[in-house]
Amino acid sequence: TKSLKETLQEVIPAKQEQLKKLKTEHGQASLGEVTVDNVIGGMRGLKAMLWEASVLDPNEGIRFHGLTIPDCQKQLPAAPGGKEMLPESMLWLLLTGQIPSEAQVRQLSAELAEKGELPAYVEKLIDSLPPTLHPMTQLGMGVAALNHDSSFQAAYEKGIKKTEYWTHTFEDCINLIARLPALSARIYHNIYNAGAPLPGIDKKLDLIGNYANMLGFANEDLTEYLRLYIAIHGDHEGGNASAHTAHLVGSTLSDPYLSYSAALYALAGPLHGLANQEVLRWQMAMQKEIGDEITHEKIKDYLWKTLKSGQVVPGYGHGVLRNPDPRFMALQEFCDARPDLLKSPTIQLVKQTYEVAPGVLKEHGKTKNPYPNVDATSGCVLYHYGLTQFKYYTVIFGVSRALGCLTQLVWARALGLPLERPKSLSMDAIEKLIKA
Ligand code: FCX
Repeated sequence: TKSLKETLQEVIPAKQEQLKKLKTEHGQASLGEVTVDNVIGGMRGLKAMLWEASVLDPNEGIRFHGLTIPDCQKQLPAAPGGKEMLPESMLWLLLTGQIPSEAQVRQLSAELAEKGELPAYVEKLIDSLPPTLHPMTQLGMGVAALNHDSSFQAAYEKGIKKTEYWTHTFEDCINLIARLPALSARIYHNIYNAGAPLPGIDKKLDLIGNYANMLGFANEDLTEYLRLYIAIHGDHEGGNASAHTAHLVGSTLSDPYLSYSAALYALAGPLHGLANQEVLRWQMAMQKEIGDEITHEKIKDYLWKTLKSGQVVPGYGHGVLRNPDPRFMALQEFCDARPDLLKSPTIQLVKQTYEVAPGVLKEHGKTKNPYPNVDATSGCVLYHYGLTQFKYYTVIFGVSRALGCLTQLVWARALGLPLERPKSLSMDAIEKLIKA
């Protein structure tokens, strides 16, 4: 069986050729104009970034190398005895554009487990942090500190050829992905479970089997949910704040650890990854206010109360999507297949909110997308399975988003992409340009 690195090595030349051709034959072709709205409106819709692994269609949602989430669910290998695609399988697809065989995925799981232990100084660093420090702050610190052993940084200092950049970047990316479960589980343990035993890496388990184990959850359903969650959150094209941050920082040839640490702090914002924490907080407040007898009318009133107080409805709306998020739909299907989840009041409330919220948001008339994004349900399922500390939820998103961000860092180095440096303008400069 060919390894991930060998497979990647094989696909790189064709991509390099494709880029060269695009540059020489179509370098001056226009992909659209830049409007003043683009410049002052957070660059929404501006086609200005190269990102290989996935493309987001406003109506269909995400496709990974052309495959939809249901395609991936059918084709990507699961764990032994499991049904949900493994994040290792998704990583393989993102990096190579190919579907791995089961044997290749097992080999990758074993490699990740082999590399999964944290260095002692990182354990010491995390253990020294106050449990009151937000878990995302801790995660970003741990990831940044792992750059002590960066292969890219060491090789760059020695002086390597540009064509060798990607192999060192790849090595760092695999090491980082391997270590994220132990790092993230340690943060959970220190904050919420101090005193309980913290298991080490089990070499026989897959990446998320180990993560669930180290978090202290032996529940196979939760492990399967985490595999699905982490696989489908892996990449969402390049313009979202975390992915864009990793790409921008990586473009300075900062190593993958520093690049991804920066990305995590973008993910930690409430308009981005923190939304899954916010959804649960908001849902619990709604549940408390409307009591056990949930009706559409009561949910509607609560939605209006949220909107009239000037807040956003968390878990609804999106910068690009204009339909219900297929990631939301995949997680809902996971719930629909499990009677215990369907009986959960939290999951029921998610379902009923979905029946009412789009209508209310349309009537409110502000958001361009009145439909749920993935955050509308993701945390509620974790809550049901006993992972109730919602301040921690964005960390799980952070374990996942590494797949896409780090894939792109490997591709950026393999394709020799340059330092990112867009042009900014002052309002006076914009006015001058309009008059000219
Ligand atoms: N509830 C109420 N108002 C909303 C709204 C919502 N869920 N979503 C958007 N709006 C408002 C915006 O606040 C904006 O108001 P303004 O004109 O007064 O500033 C207006 O509608 C137009 O916004 P729109 O263009 O539709 O959306 P943006 O691209 O600006 O923002 C996000 C997209 C996701 C930030 C926005 O919809 C939002 O705040 N949603 C709630 C938080 C959330 O769920 N975030 C997770 C997103 C995602 F899945 C992720 O990154 O993880």
